[in-house]
Amino acid sequence: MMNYKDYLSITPEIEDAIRNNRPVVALESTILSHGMPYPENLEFAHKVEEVVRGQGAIPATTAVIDGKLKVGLNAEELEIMCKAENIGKVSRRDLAVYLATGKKGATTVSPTMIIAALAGIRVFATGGIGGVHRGATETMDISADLQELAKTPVCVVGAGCKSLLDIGLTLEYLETMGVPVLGYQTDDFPAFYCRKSGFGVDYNVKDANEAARIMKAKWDLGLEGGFLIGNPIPEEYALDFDEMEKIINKAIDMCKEKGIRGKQTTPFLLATIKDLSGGESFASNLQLAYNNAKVASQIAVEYAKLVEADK
Ligand code: PSU
Ligand code: MN
Repeated sequence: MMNYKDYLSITPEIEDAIRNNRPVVALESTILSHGMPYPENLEFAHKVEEVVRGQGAIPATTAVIDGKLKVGLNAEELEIMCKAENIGKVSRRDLAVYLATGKKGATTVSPTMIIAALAGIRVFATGGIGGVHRGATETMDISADLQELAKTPVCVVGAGCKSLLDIGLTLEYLETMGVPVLGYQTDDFPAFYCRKSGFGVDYNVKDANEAARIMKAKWDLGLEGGFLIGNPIPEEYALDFDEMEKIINKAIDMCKEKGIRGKQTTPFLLATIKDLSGGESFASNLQLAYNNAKVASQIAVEYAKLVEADK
């Protein structure tokens, strides 16, 4: 009888690491296929994996290819995801369709969490998460990422979320769903390009070891769901909040004018913000993602130590 393991395709290196409780960090592929242009995304895809290795962890980029949940992509598969020809954007609801039909898909935050949890990976680095869109009281556009954080036991390290979302409502939603929102060495929930959003976090985590201890306590209790760790962009790459706000407002207006809805909304907004803000925001985007990979790796290293000591 088939079970979930028959759908997983894990590289031998990652499989060995998971079996021996060595630190592994999951990475998503939507940021590659639908978040960055080619070939800059390919350089990023390799470099972010190097950042993880530099901290003593093993990178596991995920995707859905040929009916398999891929955990770890080889150079050829990374190239396919980055060229993004006929690559869908996969959310939780799309997973089964893609698996059964063999369609190729890039994983957003929700399926990356699902795949990580199935494989036994507890830490995941991304850029920023999806959330409650502005105007959601009318559109009901709320990313599946938020429900996933409530259900699936993975710690997601991201630079908060872009203010194209309603950050206040996003945090309210996470509170209702019981998702701990931690700041990494900050009291402020970050707004992607900016270190502060005007909203606070539940708790300011002082280092990777403390984050790992908090994770272990939650999962020792058997509480379902994960964590969101807001890791602010390094100071030198942070952009001006008001400047970004103007660009984001313009992108939202364009989205409305064009009548774009559903799963196209976020990719459209991301691409438009990038076009309107030029190269500067892209450089910041790369740097915050590297920084998230670094912190996620440090947390994965500490978490593996705690689990080892508890054996
Ligand atoms: N926000 C970003 N960059 C991204 C995404 C969100 O700043 O790349 C991607 C992530 O993969 C996230 C997804 O999981 O968009 C959310 O899409 P939606 O809003 O359609 O749920
Ligand atoms: Mn949506």
